[in-house]
Amino acid sequence: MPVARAVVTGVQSLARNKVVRGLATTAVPVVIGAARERLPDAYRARNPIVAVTGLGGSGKTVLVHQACSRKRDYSPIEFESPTVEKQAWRTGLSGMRFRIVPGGDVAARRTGFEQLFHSEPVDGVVHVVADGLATARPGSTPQALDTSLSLDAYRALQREREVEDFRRTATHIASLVGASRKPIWLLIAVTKTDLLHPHVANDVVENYYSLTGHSPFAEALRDLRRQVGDGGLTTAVMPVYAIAQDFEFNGQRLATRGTDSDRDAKLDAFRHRLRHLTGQIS
Ligand SMILES: Nc1nc2c(ncn2[C@@H]2O[C@H](COP(=O)(O)OP(=O)(O)OP(=O)(O)O)[C@@H](O)[C@H]2O)c(=O)[nH]1
Ligand SMILES: [Mg+2]
Repeated sequence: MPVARAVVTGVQSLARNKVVRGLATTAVPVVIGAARERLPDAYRARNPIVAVTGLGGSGKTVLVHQACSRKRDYSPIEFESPTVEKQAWRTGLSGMRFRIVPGGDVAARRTGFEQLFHSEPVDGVVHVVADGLATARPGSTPQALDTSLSLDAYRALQREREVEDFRRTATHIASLVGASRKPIWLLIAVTKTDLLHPHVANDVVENYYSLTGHSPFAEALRDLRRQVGDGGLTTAVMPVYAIAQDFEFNGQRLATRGTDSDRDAKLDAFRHRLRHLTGQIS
């Protein structure tokens, strides 16, 4: 008890000391201010913001939904996304915050690019592609209404649209890299691979979508890398799928080869790759 009283008296006399009080009034706000400045940076590093881009119907909303909160019986909404959707996941102290830019001809697409790539730049980009298997949305793609089009012809058209879309997105990515003090990463997520034979899926990833591929898409990717320089942009490409579902176009059907367990493994690999790209794991 006497010891406790001595401590209290000591602290009281220190608090009455003019020099100590002066130091405290200047030092405490400085320390708090510095901590407050660093806090958002540390939080941001542990919870990066990721833009998700890609053609309408390519599978962005479903992929991010399943990566964040996997549901076996998930049935996707049939319509295009009208707004920039926000989704997140958390693992312990770290997480990932997604901002999905709608692919369709909606007002939020332009404002989404403006915000996420220019005024409030993101930390990385997931660009979603589907090897021509973007779902035709009523009213949004003219091909969706052409009942004479075969599935093969539809896929060829969608592959062309996909390259055009990537080239447009690449101009925004180039600005993002130019304005950023740290390297930006770009993950090309080749989704809906449940609809492809595994050999075909690997071939598409390696020879169509990768930097070393032989395709108009690979050309566009190389053009982007040339423009921004190797140091500013890390690129990666991987196969994934988010639901096992048949693809139908004008009465023609492509059967899914997907299973729940394989899909879960693919989604885990997707999450792992993202955590690696954002530096959460090494
Ligand atoms: N087989 C298969 N179908 C998928 C997969 N992911 C999405 N789909 C189908 O593709 C459709 C379109 O997916 P969305 O995620 O809504 O497409 P989106 O890219 O968000 O499109 P917008 O919102 O218009 O930009 C869905 O309604 C599903 O039917 C997948 O991994 N495999
Ligand atoms: Mg969507």
